[in-house]
Amino acid sequence: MTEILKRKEAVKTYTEEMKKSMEKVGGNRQKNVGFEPGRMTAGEKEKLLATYHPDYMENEFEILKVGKNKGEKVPKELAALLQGKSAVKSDFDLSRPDYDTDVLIIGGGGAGAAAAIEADNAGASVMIVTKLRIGDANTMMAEGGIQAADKPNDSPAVHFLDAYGGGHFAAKKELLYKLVTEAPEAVKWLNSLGVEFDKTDDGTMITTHGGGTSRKRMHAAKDYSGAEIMRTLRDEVLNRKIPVVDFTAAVELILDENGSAAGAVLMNMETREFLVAKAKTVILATGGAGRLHYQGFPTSNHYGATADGLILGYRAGAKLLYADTLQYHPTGAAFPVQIFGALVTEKVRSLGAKLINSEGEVFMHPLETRDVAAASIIRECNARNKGVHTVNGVGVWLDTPMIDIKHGEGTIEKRIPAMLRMFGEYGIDIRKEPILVYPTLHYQNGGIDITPECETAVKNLFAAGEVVGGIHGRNRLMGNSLLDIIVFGRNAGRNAANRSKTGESAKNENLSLSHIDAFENELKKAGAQSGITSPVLLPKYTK
Ligand code: MEZ
Repeated sequence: MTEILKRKEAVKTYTEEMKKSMEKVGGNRQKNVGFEPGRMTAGEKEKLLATYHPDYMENEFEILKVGKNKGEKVPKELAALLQGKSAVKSDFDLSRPDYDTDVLIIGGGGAGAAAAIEADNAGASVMIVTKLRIGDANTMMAEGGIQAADKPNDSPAVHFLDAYGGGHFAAKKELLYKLVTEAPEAVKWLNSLGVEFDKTDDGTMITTHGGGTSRKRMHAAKDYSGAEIMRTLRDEVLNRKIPVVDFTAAVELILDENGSAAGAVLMNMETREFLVAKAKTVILATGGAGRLHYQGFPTSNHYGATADGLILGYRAGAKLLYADTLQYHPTGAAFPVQIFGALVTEKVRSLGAKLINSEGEVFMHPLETRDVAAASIIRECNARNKGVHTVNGVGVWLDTPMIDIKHGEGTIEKRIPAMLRMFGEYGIDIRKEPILVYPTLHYQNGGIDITPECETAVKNLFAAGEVVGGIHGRNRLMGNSLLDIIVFGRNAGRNAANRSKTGESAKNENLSLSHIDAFENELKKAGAQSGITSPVLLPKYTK
C-alpha cells in the first residue's frame, strides 16, 4: 500500500481552498475525536428533510397517467420510462421458444443467485438471464455489511423497531417482519456457503453499528462485504451448473391467456437478436435505478442499474410501492473526480470518522439515518455555505484519520482496506488525510409491491432484491439491503419453484404479448406516451 501511495502522490491536486480547510480539520482533530454531537429531534429531522432532501423537490417528480399507480408521483426520469414503449410488437412470434424452464430468473445479482440456488434445491429447472454477467450488480458494490440480530443483547424485535423507525414507519410490516426474523438464518446460510465474515480468534462474528441501529448487528467481510457475498453465491450457482445466459436482457414479459407470467422476450446484447424464454414462473431480480441519475446526482451503482424490472413489471400489471423515494448515500466520493460518486462505506463513520465542514466543525452526529445525514450535508454545503469546493462540485470532510486515533494504528488497514486502496490510487492516504464526500444516488427505497411470498400483482410473477418496494419503508438502514436480497431471494426461489409444480403455474399455452397493446392504448388515451423505448438497459453517457 505504501508503495502505491508513493507512486501516486503526484496525482492529487488540492486547491488552495481545500488545503486551508484541511489544515483547520487537522488542527481540530484531537478535540473533535472526543466530541459527542447530539442527535436531532424528530421535529428537526422532519424540517431538515422537507427543505433539503431530494425526495422533497416537487418539481423533480411527475404524476403517472396510466397503470396501477396512476395518480402517484415518481421521479420524472422514471415516469418517462414507465410511460415508454416496448422494444417488441404484440404480434412477435412466440411459437418457437429458444428456452423452456420451470423458473426464469431475470437478473444475475445477489437476489437472483440466491433465488436460483433455492429453486434448484426445490427441484425445479431454473435459468438465470442477465444483461451483463452474473455478479455485475449492486450486490457486488455493497461494502459495509449485512444486518442480523444474532447477539445476546439483540433480537429481531429490536431490529424491527430500528428499521421501522428509520423507514419513517412506512414499511409493510409483514415484509419487515420476514426480513428481521429470517436474518440470523440468512447470515448462517451465507457462512455455511463460505462467506469469509470478520471474526475474532475464537470464531465469534465481529459486529458494528450502522446509522440508526441501536445494537451492533452489522456483519462484514472487511469493506468488501457485497463482493464477498456475490463471489460465494456466484460460485454456488456455477458449481450447481445452473444455466446462466449472460449478455442477454429481458425486454418484455410474456403472459398466458389468464394474464399470468409465462416467460420473457429476451435480447442478445451483442447481436440485438430477440429470443423467447418460456417459463412456468418468473422472478424479477433486476436491481435498482442509480444509472438513471435522478436530479443529476452521481451514483454508487453498477453500470446496469436502469430500473428494468420496474418497467417490465409495471407494463404487465404489477403495482409499485413508494417509487418516489430514493436513497442518496451521504458519503459518495466528491474528490478526486475519477471516483466522483463512488461509495465511501458507512462503516467509515461507524468506526468513528466524523463529518466536518469547511471550518473544521463537527456539524451532525455521524450515525444519523442516511436520509437525515444526506440532507444535513446538502444544507451545510448550500444553505450554510460551509462546504469545500472542488473543480466539479462541493463536499464536506469525512475525517478518516480519527479511526486509527480511536481504535489504534492499523485499524483502517485491517477493517476498511478497500477504502484505503480506492483513495490510495489517487495518492490520498486516508490514515493521514480526511476525504471529501457528498451524497450519491445509492438505492431505490421503493419498487414493486410484493406479498410476503414475494409474488407481485401479476400471478406467477415474483420479485426479490432492490426491485422490490415496501420492505424498508421510505428510508433503508445500512446492511438491510444485503440482507433483503438473501431473505427475499431465497423465498422467491422456493415459492416460484413450488408454484411451478402446481396446476396454478402457467400452462405454457397461448402465450401472449397483448398487454403491450392494452398499455399502449391506455397511454394514447391519456396523452402520456413518452416515445422512449423502455427498458433502456444501459445508461446513455453520450449525446
Ligand atoms: O447497505 C448498504 O447500502 C451498505 C452496506 C452500504 C455501505 O455504506 O457500505
